[in-house]
Amino acid sequence: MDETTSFKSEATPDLVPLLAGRKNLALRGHATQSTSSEYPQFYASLANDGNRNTNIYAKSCSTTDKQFYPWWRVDLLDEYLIGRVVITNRGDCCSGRINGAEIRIGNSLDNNGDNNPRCAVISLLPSLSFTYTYNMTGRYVNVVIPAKDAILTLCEVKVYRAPDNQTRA
Ligand SMILES: [Ca+2]
Repeated sequence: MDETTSFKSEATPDLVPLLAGRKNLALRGHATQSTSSEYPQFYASLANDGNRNTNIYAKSCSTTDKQFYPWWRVDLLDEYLIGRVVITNRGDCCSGRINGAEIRIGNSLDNNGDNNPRCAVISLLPSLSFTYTYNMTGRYVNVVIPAKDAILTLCEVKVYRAPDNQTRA
């Protein structure tokens, strides 16, 4: 479709479990984010629309306002043992804004889900799209930047079950 030609591979192959779930759970989930009043056209569900285009003007990236602790959340509608989260960052500009963002997974909506267990801190950007691998249980997957005057832009967030929870072919 409209994948960017500059898109890099999602992860080092040896980091991806061979039997990991193949279905992107986030596609069916409901996304929301802390704010989008300044940029209403970059609403939350653009980060789980299945399109990894990294150019924000392709209208497939979510963006919050510049604020204290901006967050984005997807409700998977059920609890899953989650094995991988693949984050695709903005590529046309400002990719460093995501540095320091945290991925949090759990079942609580306390503090909008930002209090759920932290499974990763996005501190380096090895590529525009990168994979975090772990086994964590939860219905909600949050990405939050714990800082003031921060802007959270996400071009795609994919969520996959852990291998042990996968129906095998
Ligand atoms: Ca997208």
